[in-house]
Amino acid sequence: MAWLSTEFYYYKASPPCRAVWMTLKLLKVDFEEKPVDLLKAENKRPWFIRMNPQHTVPTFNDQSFILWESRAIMMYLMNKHGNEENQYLYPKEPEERAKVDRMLFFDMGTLYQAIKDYFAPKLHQGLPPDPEKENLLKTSLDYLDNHLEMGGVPYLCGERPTIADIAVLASITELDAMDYQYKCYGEFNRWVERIKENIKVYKECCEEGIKMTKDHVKQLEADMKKQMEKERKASLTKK
Ligand SMILES: N[C@@H](CCC(=O)N[C@@H](CS)C(=O)NCC(=O)O)C(=O)O
Repeated sequence: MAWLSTEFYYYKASPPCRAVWMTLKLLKVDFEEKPVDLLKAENKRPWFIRMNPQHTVPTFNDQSFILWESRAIMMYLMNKHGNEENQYLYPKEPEERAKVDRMLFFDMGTLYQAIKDYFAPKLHQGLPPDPEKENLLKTSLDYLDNHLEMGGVPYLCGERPTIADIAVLASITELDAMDYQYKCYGEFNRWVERIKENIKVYKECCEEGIKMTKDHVKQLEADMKKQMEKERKASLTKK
């Protein structure tokens, strides 16, 4: 019988990959790391597209069951590996679980989307973020700040962290990579400090990827500066 492995295809600089990676580590799943370099377009190679036609990371191959979409992978991991010790990360009781699901969908559809849209020019071209898109990001952070203040509990869905805290934390790591300040959102900022401190795998799964994005942006900004200088000189010689 063929030996079937459990493989995690990921790129360290990708926030959704960091969310799944932290979940895998917290659940102590045995898996093989399969780095995919997006800058070298490894995700566009035929073997990868055969596995995931959407060519996104994270992609998870659990003994030939292939799954992508970070939050779906996190839910699957909990459904498969949840036990008495870790079930608090994704409670089974319908109302408690619904609160976690709501926050996961908010993270994916609103918060992370706002982060991606605002920073797209910086991340892809080395240009300043799009000021017209900042409002949605501020609204999302404001909402989280109020949610935590009104809830009066240390984590997004209660007394203990859940996979929703992990997903939101992973999204927030992109703000760290972009040097975006969020200290003005007091409760939210305290939550970020608390979750980073209490999710022991945070450093291992996030810090290198944050640095990769910072370095990538620095390089793009330097290239953009050179390009603009070149264009400025060219326009002066034309006059
Ligand atoms: N909603 C997806 C987003 C995945 C995604 O867009 N990943 C990016 C890296 S952060 C990617 O793979 N981009 C390459 C591509 O789309 O070709 C998830 O949460 O897994």
